[in-house]
Amino acid sequence: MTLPPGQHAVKGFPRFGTHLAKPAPAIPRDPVIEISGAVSKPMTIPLADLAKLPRRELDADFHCVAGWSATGLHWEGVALATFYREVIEPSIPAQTTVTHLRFGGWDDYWSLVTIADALAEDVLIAEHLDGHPLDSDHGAPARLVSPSQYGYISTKHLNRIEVLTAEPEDAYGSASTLSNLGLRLLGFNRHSRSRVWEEERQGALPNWLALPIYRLITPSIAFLSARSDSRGEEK
Ligand SMILES: Nc1nc2c(c(=O)[nH]1)N[C@H]1C(S)=C(S)[C@@H](COP(=O)(O)O)O[C@H]1N2
Ligand SMILES: [Mo]
Repeated sequence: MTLPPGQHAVKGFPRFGTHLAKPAPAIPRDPVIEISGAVSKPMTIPLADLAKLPRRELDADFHCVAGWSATGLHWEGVALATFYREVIEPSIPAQTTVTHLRFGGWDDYWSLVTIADALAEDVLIAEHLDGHPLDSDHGAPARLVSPSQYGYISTKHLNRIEVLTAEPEDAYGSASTLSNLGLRLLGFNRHSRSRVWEEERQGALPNWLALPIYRLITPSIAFLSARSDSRGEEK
């Protein structure tokens, strides 16, 4: 098994993130994905509509920028490129050049992705992991999964996609600083592509400096993020 440079395999699949000890966000009974930005008008797409699109399955490892990798995960959902072409693109006015998509979660987490990376063949809106509906640890009811990029791109509890025509100055848009200090700390000096095989961990910090810092803080993040209902140990 080959892992990207600087990564080590862990057992299972830990719950991890800037949410730290916060419980998973409450999800409405009929969840939706809001589409906004450079579309002719904002749209509210019931998550249930995903069932109308072709299913996509994907076997992939999952790499956190802090250095751990969960291996051999099996995802199922809809290819983001399919969702984009079928649902979003028809509402984008002609002459509009989309440069980025921004993915928001019910917990007000955000990730920013170039349009080329977002439409890559291995990017999914996933609803199932290893044959089960996503649990709250791993992003219920649906999450982005972009296995070729560091894990922080893969927004859990997905509820918003913003269509952007320029790289925004603030990658985290409407996320309030207070509720999302962790996100801002993590994203400080973020890399604009975050590709794992190129080891694009940080915008300016070199990896030899970034990795030891991540190693130092990872155990506390993992401890705080761990939840009693985690499926991590079952695998
Ligand atoms: N909504 C939301 N998505 C998120 C996060 C988060 O805190 N909230 N953390 C990110 C980070 S840093 C990682 S490594 C992965 C972890 O996914 P997991 O908890 O399923 O292992 O989710 C990413 N997506
Ligand atoms: Mo991460």
